[in-house]
Amino acid sequence: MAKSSINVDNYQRTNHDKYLNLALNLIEDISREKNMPISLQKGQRVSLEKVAPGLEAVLVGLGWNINLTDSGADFDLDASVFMLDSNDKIVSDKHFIFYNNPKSPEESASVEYLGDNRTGAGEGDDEVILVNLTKVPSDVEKLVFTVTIYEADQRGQNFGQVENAFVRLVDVKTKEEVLRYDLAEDYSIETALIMAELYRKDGTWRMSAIGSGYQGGLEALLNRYQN
Ligand SMILES: [Ca+2]
Ligand SMILES: [Ca+2]
Repeated sequence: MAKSSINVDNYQRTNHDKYLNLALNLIEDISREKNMPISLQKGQRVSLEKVAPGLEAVLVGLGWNINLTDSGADFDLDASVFMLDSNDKIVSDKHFIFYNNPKSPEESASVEYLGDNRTGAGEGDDEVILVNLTKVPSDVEKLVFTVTIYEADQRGQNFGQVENAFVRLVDVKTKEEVLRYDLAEDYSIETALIMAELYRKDGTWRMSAIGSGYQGGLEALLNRYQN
């Protein structure tokens, strides 16, 4: 598969911002009726069936804050999802969900990136991905949720300037936050983070808190997961 087939350089900002705002409003409502979510530690794995039986659609909210000390340069973090087969490779280029390919290719998309936040300002989710677990094609074994810094090298940016990163799962039906992972580690030179994975085991979905940082930004992750 030619690596050039996925265009990450040309930032064709899709106009999904209105959906993102809808999702953020929904999540704001959800936060007000807070339940007691389960917090994961790095490396921890949990069965979704155990914490939220019958879970179907989830909003995967990812958040971060930028700790800018100088320069007025834009600092733009982007969430992405890699839909992997049993060999830990993306099923096809269309199974890499990001700002230039916001929906997975099935007729009713099982994974959808709801919009690009460009500042990370404020508390709560900065970017949100909608996942319908019941519609994920059977050849997809794992969903990898990542956050990368757009044009990190050109702008001299890294995760040392990012704080309070988290990923959480919200049940669309009950509006309850079911799982949450607050990254506790201090990153420094990394420009890509694997936040969490949802994966199949014994016919059910599990979540794993990863929290691993990499250099090389989105390209490095693509090289890792592309065939
Ligand atoms: Ca962004
Ligand atoms: Ca934020």
